[in-house]
Amino acid sequence: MTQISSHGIALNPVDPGFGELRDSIDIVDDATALRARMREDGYLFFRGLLDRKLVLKARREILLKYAIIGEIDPEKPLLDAIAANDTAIDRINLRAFAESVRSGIEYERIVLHPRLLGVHRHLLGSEVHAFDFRWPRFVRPGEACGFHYDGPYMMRGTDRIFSSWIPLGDVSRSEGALILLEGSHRQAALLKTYARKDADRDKIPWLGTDPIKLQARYGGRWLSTDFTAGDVLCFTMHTLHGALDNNSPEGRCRLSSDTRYQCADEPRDERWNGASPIAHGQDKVFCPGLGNWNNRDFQDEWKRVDARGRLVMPPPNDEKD
Ligand SMILES: O=C(O)CCC(=O)C(=O)O
Repeated sequence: MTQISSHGIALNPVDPGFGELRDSIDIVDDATALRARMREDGYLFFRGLLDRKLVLKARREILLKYAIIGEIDPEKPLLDAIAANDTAIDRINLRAFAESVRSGIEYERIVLHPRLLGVHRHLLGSEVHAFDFRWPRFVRPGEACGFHYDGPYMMRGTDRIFSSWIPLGDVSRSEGALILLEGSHRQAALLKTYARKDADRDKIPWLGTDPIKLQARYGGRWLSTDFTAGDVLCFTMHTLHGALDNNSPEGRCRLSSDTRYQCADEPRDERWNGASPIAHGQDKVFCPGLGNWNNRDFQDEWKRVDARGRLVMPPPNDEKD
């Protein structure tokens, strides 16, 4: 069986410290039940909320772009997204590339899908604004994402926001699925301190990269599943989450998306909204992976580019928490 791990720390999904996400597709049309469950669990997982074929169209649209820059093995089927060794990512206009991935029409159909907006309308009880910025993620074998709350990165406008993590293809646990810590949205120690930070002003790194240490400190089981195209996982700004390592034995890259939704008439975080969101600074481009810096200066996910939009790689650093 393929190893399941996060940041190199082996995890055993049949251990009592791990569990399966609860499926809420049976209550998807019941606003009261959805709100109650979100309050209780800190997340809502929907198996098959979206049409698989539509999700695969978005997958194809994005993978074609990664194939153009040499990230995907041209001798294997495109949709398998097998990593290649001859990437040109350091020789392209990364700013333009990232913008082209983010703004594809098939991807937009997923981010603004009526069923997804409907869930958020139920949760928020009002018309919904999808953040203008979007986070499509291409995760190479060996890569993962550190553990964090989304709040410090998203809440300059309002705290009534939900994130949706959407696998753009099948993403098993061993291929880098998202995991979240049960009950972490009620964790007083985190709510009093970490939850109140602003990631840019306070310059915070990941809360941690060791799932075992975090679990020992905060309790709760780590929850995940083997995701399939069409599934959606929504969670609060205060649900501790991160990713499993992509240990694909075939070298498959993981493709997924994260997007945020809030009430249409509430103030918006200027980092991610408006015609040109300020993000984490105009000299940085969303480009996850390529190394581990414990997300200091957002480097695990955001890369500096020069005036031509070319990648300026930060010096290597395997710093962990
Ligand atoms: O997909 C990942 O690896 C991380 C996603 C994430 O942090 C999020 O959806 O907020």
